[in-house]
Amino acid sequence: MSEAILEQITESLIKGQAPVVKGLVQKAIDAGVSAEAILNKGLVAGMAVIGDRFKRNEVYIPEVLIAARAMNSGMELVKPLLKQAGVKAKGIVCCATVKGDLHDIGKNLVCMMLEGAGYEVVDLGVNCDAEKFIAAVQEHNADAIGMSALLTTTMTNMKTTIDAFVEAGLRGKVKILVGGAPLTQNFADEIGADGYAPDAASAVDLLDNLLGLA
Ligand code: B1M
Repeated sequence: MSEAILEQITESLIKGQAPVVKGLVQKAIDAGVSAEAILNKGLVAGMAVIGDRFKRNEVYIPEVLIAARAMNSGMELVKPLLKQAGVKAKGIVCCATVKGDLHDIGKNLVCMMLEGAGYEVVDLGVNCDAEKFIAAVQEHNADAIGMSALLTTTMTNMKTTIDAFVEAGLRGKVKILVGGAPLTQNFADEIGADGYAPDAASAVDLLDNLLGLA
């Protein structure tokens, strides 16, 4: 019975049917299925399928956004139960677009994918300077930061942020992920990031790897 509901949640999420997902999640809760199972075997399983299809160019940004909306509709019901049950996220990651940069569509996708994969995401928005990243990492005891940049003029601010983490003695505490259209793996290596992801779904694989969860 519970396996069937969880499968239906996964399928409906893949189709982006937010109201259906919400109804099914409520039905699963009422049937006594654990919040952790609903999250991992229902919602996260669906987002993983969308992430894989996105990586293979079988679905595009609109489908990802619609699936993420369906995910969020289920998460609204599950989140308080996870808290009550003391279920821990896979890790905590602070994400933002770097200082001087206002592009947030890619960063938002990365946040959704990470959340969909079971991470707690602290979204620091756009135009985020090194001090704000550092304060957020300290406040939330984060395991990682994710920086996005879309401008050749702002991607250099990623290095400024990494240098600030080194100076603050916090570089060893956090994994640093970078991404955005003008970036390359070479650039990530040059600035001393831990990893570069070309798209939002790969950001999940990368973080899983960096945190030893893959
Ligand atoms: Co701007 N813009 N823009 N823009 N804009 C670009 C980036 C540009 C390439 C357009 C062009 O000239 N052809 C160009 C940059 C040129 C350059 O630097 N080489 C440009 C420019 C110049 C500017 C302004 C300077 C224009 C002006 O005012 N003169 C200005 C800058 C403002 C600022 O930031 N300070 C500006 C403004 C804007 C808008 C506000 C109008 C708007 C942004 C709206 C918003 O984001 N809320 C905008 C847009 C929409 C674009 C384009 C059209 C689309 C960007 C986008 O959202 N792509 C863009 C041209 C283009 O790409 N065709 C352009 C979709 C998004 C999903 O992709 O963000 O790459 P992307 O994310 C991908 C991956 O890169 C990766 O995952 C995502 C997909 O899975 N990824 C990560 C991203 N972050 C990641 C982080 C990770 C891992 C993966 O780990 C943490």
